[in-house]
Amino acid sequence: MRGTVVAVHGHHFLVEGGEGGHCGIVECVTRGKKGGVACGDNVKFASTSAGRGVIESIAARRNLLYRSDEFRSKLLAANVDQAAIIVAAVPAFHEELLIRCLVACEVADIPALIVLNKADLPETEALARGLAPYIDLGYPLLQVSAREEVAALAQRLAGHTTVLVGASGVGKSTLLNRLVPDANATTGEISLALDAGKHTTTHARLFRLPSGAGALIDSPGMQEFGLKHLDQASLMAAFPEIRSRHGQCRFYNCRHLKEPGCAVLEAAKTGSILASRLKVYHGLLAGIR
Ligand SMILES: Nc1nc2c(ncn2[C@@H]2O[C@H](COP(=O)(O)OP(=O)(O)OP(=O)(O)O)[C@@H](O)[C@H]2O)c(=O)[nH]1
Ligand SMILES: [Mg+2]
Ligand SMILES: [Zn+2]
Repeated sequence: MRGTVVAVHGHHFLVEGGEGGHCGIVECVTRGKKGGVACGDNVKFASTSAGRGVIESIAARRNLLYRSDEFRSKLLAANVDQAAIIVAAVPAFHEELLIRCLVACEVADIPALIVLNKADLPETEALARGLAPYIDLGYPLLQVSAREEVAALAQRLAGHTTVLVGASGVGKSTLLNRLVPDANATTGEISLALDAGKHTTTHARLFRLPSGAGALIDSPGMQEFGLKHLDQASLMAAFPEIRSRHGQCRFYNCRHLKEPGCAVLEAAKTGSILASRLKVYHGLLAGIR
C-alpha cells in the first residue's frame, strides 16, 4: 500500500493510507535501522495487523527541508510546496535564526514566506519595519495575529502543502489551530524568565486543510538552525543579494570576505545589503572552510 507520513515519533511513524488519506491512519515502523523518514514522505508500506504496518520504501522526494550539525541531520518536512517561517516580536526576535531558515529553504529549493505573527502586540510594529528589506529580497511578508486575523495567511495556504517553521513560542501551533480547527494542537505559554518558548511541540505533524486541498505541517520550534550540509557554492546561491551580484566582483572566485573590488562588500558599505545578513553569510562561510 502507498501512503503519506503524517507524523514522526522517533522510530514510529503515522502513515495516512491511500490518496488524500481515505484509508485511515496506520502506525508504522521501518524494517531494520533505516531511519531517515520525514513528515510528508510518500512511502510504500505493508500492513502487519489491524492499524499497524511496516514501511518498505520511501518514494523519491521532490524536496527535503532539514537541519544538520556535525553528528546528524534533523528532517523537518519533505515534499512541500512552500515554507512559512513564523516570526514574532515576543519572545525576542533573533534575526540569525530567520536568515538560517531562509538559507535552508533556498538550498532545498523551497519557496519561503515570512509570517510576522502576534500583530496584536504593540512591539510588532517596529519589527515589521525591520523586516521590510526582506520584501525587496523577494520574500513575501505577511502580518497576522493568531488571536485575531489570519485571513491573509489562509489565502496563501489554500491548495498548497506548507511547513510552519520558526523559534519556539512564535505561535506556530496557535496558527495551526486557527487554520485547521480540529487539529487540537497543544500550545504553550512563553517563559518570561527566559524570554523564550517552552518547546511545546515535540514532533512534526501534517494536517489536511479543512477545504480538502492542501496541508499544513506543524514543527517543533528550534533555537538554532544548523547548516552543516552547506557547501560554498550553495551558500553563495542562497543569498539573493549575493546571487544577483554574481560576476560583478573584481575576482571571479571572490568569496566576498575582504577582497578588493568586491561588489557585495561595496553594497554593504552603502547599506544596500543588510549588515546583519552579510554577517551571517560570513559566519556560515567560516563554518565551511
Ligand atoms: N498575543 C498573541 N499571542 C499569541 C499569538 N499567537 C500565539 N500566541 C501565544 O504565544 C504562545 C506560544 O504559542 P504556540 O502556538 O505554542 O507557539 P509555537 O510556535 O507552537 O511553539 P513551539 O511548539 O514551542 O515551537 C502561546 O501563549 C500563544 O497563546 C498572537 O497572534 N498574539
Ligand atoms: Mg507548537
Ligand atoms: Zn565579492
